[in-house]
Amino acid sequence: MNAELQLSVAVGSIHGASHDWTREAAQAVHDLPFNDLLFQAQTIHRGNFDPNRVQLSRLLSIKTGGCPEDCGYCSQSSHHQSGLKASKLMEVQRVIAEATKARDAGATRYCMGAAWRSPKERDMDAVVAMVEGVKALGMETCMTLGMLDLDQAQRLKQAGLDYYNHNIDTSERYYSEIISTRTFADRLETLANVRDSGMKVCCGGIVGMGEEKADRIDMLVTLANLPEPPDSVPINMLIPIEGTPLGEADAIEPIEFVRTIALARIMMPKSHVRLSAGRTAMSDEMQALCFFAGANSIFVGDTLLTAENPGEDKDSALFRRLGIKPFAREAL
Ligand code: SAM
Ligand code: DTB
Ligand code: SF4
Repeated sequence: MNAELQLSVAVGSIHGASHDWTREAAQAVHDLPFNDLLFQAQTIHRGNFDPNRVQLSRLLSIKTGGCPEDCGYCSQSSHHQSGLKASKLMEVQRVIAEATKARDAGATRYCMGAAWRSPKERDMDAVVAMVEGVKALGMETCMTLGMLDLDQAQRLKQAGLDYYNHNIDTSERYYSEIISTRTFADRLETLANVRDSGMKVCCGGIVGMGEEKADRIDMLVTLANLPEPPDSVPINMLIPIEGTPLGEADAIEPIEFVRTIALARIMMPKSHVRLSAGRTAMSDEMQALCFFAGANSIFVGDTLLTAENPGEDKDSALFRRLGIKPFAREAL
């Protein structure tokens, strides 16, 4: 399919998504004059969502640091000297207390992350109890615990887990430059197990890791062409962490970042595109452009897993200035 045709299919995807994006077509859309790109992205966004509503998710690190994986961007890898103190798995009651605070502050989804390669059998009961407890608060539940086999995915689904976050992070080509302890194919296998269990998939990546434009485009082509596009697509801007291999990486140029968001919106019209990590380094104007380009979800609260995030006051002030409202819980 050529780019023009592909774009018209995407615009028409108000009625149904296209799963056969080629790299050439995606690149042609990415490279449109900026105003044309944003116009197309906003048109598609309006056809599928209320353009003035943004979904709020809250993160909690339920097990921090000491991770055996060597992801080059991550503060929690035991391969790097980020100075982070490792901790044990959090108590179930504490997780539920934190989730209650997040719900009362307006978050509709609670995402619990653990610095694991994959969950151990001995941790599964506690993790299941966390899902059940948070679910009982009336929130959507999400977890990110590393690789899952089908049995683990099915047990989490059974406990009431709505979403599983597992990012492909970058293109298949660039993956081994960033992580050596697992492969791109391992990531796709877990995504298939999550999908087969019936849970919703949250899958995206990081930009600003020294990758090329082609890597960002290929990452989005992989995501859009999954058997089902992910329900949520987090686009993280690298937070450079001192002591990690990417601690000195150059920041991505803001217009390039906005193009990535717009392309994600056009290629995955019905997915929530989350403006994820890195917002503390973005101006209000850059965030406003990202919302115009189709981002409609953020993480709220003053920490992500280990790194900083704009606090509630800053986000409410920005939302007021932009006339943006959070998704209401009843709309879930
Ligand atoms: N250990 C699990 C895993 O890797 O699947 C879950 C936690 S991991 C921290 C979740 C995601 O956070 C990563 O896949 C990556 O996309 C993102 N992330 C981690 N560190 C980051 C950083 N410094 N800047 C931006 N995104 C980051
Ligand atoms: C995702 O894509 N971004 C979130 C969530 N999924 C788990 C994590 C961002 C982590 C940022 C770095 C930190 O807090 O350590
Ligand atoms: Fe571990 Fe996840 Fe960090 Fe990689 S991104 S080092 S798997 S916590």
